[in-house]
Amino acid sequence: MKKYLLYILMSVLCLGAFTACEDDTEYDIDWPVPTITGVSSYNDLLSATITLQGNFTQVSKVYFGEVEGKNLQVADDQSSLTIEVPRTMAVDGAPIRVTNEYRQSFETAELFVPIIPVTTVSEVSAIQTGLTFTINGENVDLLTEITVDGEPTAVISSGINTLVVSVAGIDLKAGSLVDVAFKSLAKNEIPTATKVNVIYPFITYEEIVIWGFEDGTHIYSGEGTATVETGDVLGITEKYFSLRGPGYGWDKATGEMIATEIPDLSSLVNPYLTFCIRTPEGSAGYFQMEDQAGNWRHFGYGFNTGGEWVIISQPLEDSWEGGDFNIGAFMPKLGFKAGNAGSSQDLDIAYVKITEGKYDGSQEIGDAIGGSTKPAVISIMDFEERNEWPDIMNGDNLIASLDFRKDEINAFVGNEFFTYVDDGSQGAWGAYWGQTISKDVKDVDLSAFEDPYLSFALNSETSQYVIVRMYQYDEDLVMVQKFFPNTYGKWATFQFSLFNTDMENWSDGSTELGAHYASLKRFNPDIPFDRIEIIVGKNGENPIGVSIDEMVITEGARYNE
Ligand SMILES: [Ca+2]
Ligand SMILES: [Ca+2]
Repeated sequence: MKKYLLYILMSVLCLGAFTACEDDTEYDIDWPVPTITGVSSYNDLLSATITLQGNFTQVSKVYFGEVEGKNLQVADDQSSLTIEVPRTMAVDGAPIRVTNEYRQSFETAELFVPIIPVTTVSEVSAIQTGLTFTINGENVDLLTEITVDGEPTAVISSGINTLVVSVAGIDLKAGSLVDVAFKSLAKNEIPTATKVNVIYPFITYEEIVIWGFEDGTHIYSGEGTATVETGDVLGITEKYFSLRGPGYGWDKATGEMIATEIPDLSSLVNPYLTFCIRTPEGSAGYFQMEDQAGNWRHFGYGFNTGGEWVIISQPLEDSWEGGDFNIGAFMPKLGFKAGNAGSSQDLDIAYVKITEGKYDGSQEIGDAIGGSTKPAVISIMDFEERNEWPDIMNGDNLIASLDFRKDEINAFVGNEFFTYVDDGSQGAWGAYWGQTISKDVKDVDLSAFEDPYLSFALNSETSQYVIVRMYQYDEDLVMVQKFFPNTYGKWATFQFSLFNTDMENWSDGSTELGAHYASLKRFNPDIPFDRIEIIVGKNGENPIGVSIDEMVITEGARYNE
């Protein structure tokens, strides 16, 4: 028989009839002690369900070392149980310990050594600068290291099939391409995700309603008549809190509305305190916003909206008085002050909420907002839509296609790229003038860009001659950039500033207007391009053979020079 100290029982007894209980007296009592007599396996996968045999009377927890197992099921006769191996247990193994409600436990001498499943990554989302990206796959929660161009990242939320990863603090440029590399607990090889797009942050509109009154109730207490009414609020029929109370000629608190829990604002990037109020024509009202921690902020000396609904939306963290404001502990309260309101305290409040950014009444939950309105990348030719890029013939000869070199090289980005080959028709420095590829870009708005760059990737075995021809002013202004690549069978990138690069002018100068255009060296940044075209020719006597992919426009250079 074992002896057990009875601290809990002692303290209970001390509250009752016993007065002399200073001693840690030892009592002989038979507490039920669990035992483990069998384990279905000491070596199984994380998340596997294993079965234990033994005495599991009142057993409430099963641990693998220090980590609790999941989904404990004890059989009715309490002689067996099933338990799921926790995914965060020590990889080197740990004893299995069962614990009952009497705090008695039994531990195996043998260690349970988990089998670590391999991790696979099936998808890496575009990366929002300063924010996050998502990794999908199998056992991605067992990734031990995720780097973006070599920089370590932090996991924000973790599931077996999905991880959300933060890139806060990593200097990334929207429009660029980065590599995401992985290490896993199973130490299995995971291919690096290459050329992942970096995009501008994409924030969706969200709001956390503190008081909306839509259930027809309010928690105001204080002077005056308080009701919830239904009516038109800035074009939407909704419920609103309505207070009609007496005013006082001095700073008197007459009522309050007190929240009972801290709203979870963690999902908001840029929280704004937003409310919609109305005071009746010829009347006024007032409240101040308070944090029950002791801070307050006020809004002038009383509201007087002349009978109109007004939205007030201000950064949540600004303008607090009474000490430092802690957004994580913000417990809202409205303090109604009839003194500031003058001779009446008449207020209608449609809602008080915390919004993602400044709210103007038009945003709806899920709307894309914030970040930047300009795209990270404008695709000109990525060749992914096969029907957009038919084969090109020169007479009877097939000279350009999405299907050439497919066995030889992979696309630079995506699955598709376009290749020109030689049909022997061209002499030295000849070109396929009638077999160009081009994209109408009249609808591409570059006004948001400060210095847009055009970039593309080429892949050739020998020296080539590639011309990018661009048009403005209904194709009267024609200028080109020439390239003479030899990329030795690898993809290489090329880029130039569309507006800050001197061009070779190919305009037709035979008319007066044409002659004017023919004198220009730069494109006009204030008007759209008509078209961007690629012409492939022979570099001297070298045979034509060049693949093209991923012609895009980005803010600034896409690739490090
Ligand atoms: Ca409302
Ligand atoms: Ca492509």
